[in-house]
Amino acid sequence: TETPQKTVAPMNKTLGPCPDMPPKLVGPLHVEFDSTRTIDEVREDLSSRLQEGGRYKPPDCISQHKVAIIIAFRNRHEHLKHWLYYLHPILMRQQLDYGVYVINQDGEGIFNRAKLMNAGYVEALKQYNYDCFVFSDIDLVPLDDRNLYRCFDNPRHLAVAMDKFNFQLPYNQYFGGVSSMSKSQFLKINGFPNTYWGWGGEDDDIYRRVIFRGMSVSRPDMAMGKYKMIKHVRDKHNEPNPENPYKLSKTKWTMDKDGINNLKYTVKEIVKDRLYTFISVDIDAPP
Ligand code: BGN
Repeated sequence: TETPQKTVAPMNKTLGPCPDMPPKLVGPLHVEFDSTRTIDEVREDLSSRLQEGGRYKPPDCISQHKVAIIIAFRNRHEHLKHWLYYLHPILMRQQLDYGVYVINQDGEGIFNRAKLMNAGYVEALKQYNYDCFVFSDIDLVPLDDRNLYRCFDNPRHLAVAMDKFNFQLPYNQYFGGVSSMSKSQFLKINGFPNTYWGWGGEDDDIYRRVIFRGMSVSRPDMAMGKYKMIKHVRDKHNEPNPENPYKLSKTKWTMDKDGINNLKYTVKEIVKDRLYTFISVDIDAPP
């Protein structure tokens, strides 16, 4: 008689959920922007772990966080390279099911960060069923990977201790730099304002929307919330706009008609790089 063959356990066993606390975080990070690294080297390093369009899922567990990272962008490829080099490994260690969306403002009109973020929200949802959105400036890199790029019970302000503000909040209501919101939190405030052209105030408007809708702001502690900003000269076509402070005084009355519910833009191009999805949008900017 033959000895019965041992049955081999199937290798495609179903994955369990990732733990709430990612086990491989390292804490404080060394970050510098002087390196001569090139985007091709960054791509070479990371591409085996990424899917086209800057998409990632943990290989060993099912992530509990489907996060779209939205970056408002124009003419900052030098910064993008550093951002990708540092952020991808951090987001991977955080075990997120994430994608990176670089929302490029087409043309030379006045820049509008918040409207670009709104367009990024809509475009990311066309790609995947994200439940959480992190809105980031291109020039901010966290100095601690325990600062989680996920969503919380309230809208989250992540960039609480930037080097340029001496590792403090510039003021208590500050909501700039990097923030996160779940889909339902974002819809509750009607998204971001579309009407803040040029520099300043749009982040304060978003803060007010959050408060006016009865939510509070969640934040990491100051040690985990440190950021390094890539130094740069002021952008062209993004001057401080003297109309913005007045706008800010009207948020309570304008927020229901200025936001995701009246957003209009045109997609000019979508390019999927291995490191990110690049979406150029015409947002009808004034010259
Ligand atoms: C504030 C800006 C913010 C900016 C911070 C930090 C305004 C509105 C004026 C009432 N707010 O002054 O947008 O993030 O500085 O630089 O300009």
